[in-house]
Amino acid sequence: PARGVFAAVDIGASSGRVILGRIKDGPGKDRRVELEVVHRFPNGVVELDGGLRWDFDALFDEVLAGLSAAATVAAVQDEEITSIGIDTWAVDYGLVNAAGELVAQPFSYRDDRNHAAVAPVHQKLDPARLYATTGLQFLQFNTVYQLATERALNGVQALLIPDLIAFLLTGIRRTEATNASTTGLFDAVAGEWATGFLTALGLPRKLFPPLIQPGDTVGTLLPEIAARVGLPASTKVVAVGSHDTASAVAAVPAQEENFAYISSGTWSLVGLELRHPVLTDASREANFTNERGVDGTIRYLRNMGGLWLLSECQRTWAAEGFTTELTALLTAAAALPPGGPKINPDDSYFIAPDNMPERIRAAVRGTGELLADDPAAITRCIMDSLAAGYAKAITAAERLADHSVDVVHVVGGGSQNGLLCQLTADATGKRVVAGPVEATALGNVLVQARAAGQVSGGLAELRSLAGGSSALQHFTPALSRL
Ligand code: ADP
Ligand code: LRH
Repeated sequence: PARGVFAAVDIGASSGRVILGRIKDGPGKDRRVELEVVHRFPNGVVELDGGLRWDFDALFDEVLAGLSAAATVAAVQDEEITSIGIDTWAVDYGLVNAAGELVAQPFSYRDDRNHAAVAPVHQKLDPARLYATTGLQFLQFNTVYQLATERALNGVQALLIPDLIAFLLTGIRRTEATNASTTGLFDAVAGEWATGFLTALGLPRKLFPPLIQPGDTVGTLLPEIAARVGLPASTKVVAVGSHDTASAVAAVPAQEENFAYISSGTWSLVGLELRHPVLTDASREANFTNERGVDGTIRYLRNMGGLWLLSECQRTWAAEGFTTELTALLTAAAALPPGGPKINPDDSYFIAPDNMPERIRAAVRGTGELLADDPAAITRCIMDSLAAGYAKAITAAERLADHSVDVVHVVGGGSQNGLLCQLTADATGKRVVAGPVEATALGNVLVQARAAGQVSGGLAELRSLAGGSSALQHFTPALSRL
């Protein structure tokens, strides 16, 4: 029979890809995961129908194009696609009516309509009460605030973005649990919907479809989808850590218990893996989140500003005719002396797009310092600010969760940023291990492979496979290098 391989659909805020994952036997008993990118496409927010939205129809077309490419590549190699797993960014959703139609292109969490929704939600549900149950960090774009801006929720269901893709592929409506934990309507201890909160906010009880856990089967492909992408209709869609950060954390190649991670992309997700949530007032005040991970773990982390700050600057500089090549920018920034001005990358002032260089310079002016209007200086300011923010978050997590950290793992696109990794080692005083770049897709594939019986064990086994499958880079803190 043909060998079973796995298709991972992984869409981040800045780009998406469809990847074929294979479990390969290496020399001796070594096994590794081979990832082959078969389709890549850009993503970004668009101005549409009076708001910042995702062009979901275009994204879904890219998913289908990617699955067709995967089917072709697999067939040529006499492989069979055992299952498809989907992960994307969190919190956003599409509204689907009884006929199964998407009623509008989904809003992006960057749309500023959410700001005004916070106070009315907090009038009905005190933030302390919300946190004690959901353990979710306050962010104005958490699903609970976005839903408060909707006018018509009767007769529709809210499908989180990966669940929406899975629904359009299979016709089955489910909510995957790791992503449900980012809604603000999920009980962090019980691992169930916080139905009392739905009622308190006047939301329909069945607004979200029933929960499903990573590793469970959502369904098989609808016949018309199967025909369109060239796969058998028996091909399964399997739930993975459909929150991209959950999949990324599952593939952090940690070999020891005492690790912190930074999932570094558009956002920086900085934190620890725990067995139990931390729901204290101190944790709420420090704005730490308790999101759900694969295998019922807790992702105790802060969602911090990330490389969005840089990619938005690059967009502005490109429009102004400056060079925006990433390696050149980072090399020029690395040549500048340490100790320059810093901003708070978490400030909600940076959430919206447009004119980021000037907003960063204005934020520095607000601290009483000056930042040159120069791409290298601004890039260095972003890197110094992120590294300082990471160090602060890791120290706070160690204290709040009473869990010490020996090593910091950086995964995702930003793990290729050597300057940021070194500054992170220097700021934290800890070893930094960078990679894998495609941790999210790797975590997605590993959970599917385990569901299919090709790999076994818990997260420790998945992590050791992830580590053996990628080249990792090591950074030591400046002082210990002296
Ligand atoms: P997301 O999933 O949020 O879309 P990714 O994990 O794909 O994000 O990471 C994207 C980021 O990775 C970019 O914004 C960029 O700053 C960084 N990046 C990508 N390629 C490189 C590279 N070659 N060197 C340094 N940084 C890189
Ligand atoms: C990263 C991410 C993050 C969320 C944000 C909305 O892609 O999923 O974990 O907080 O996007």
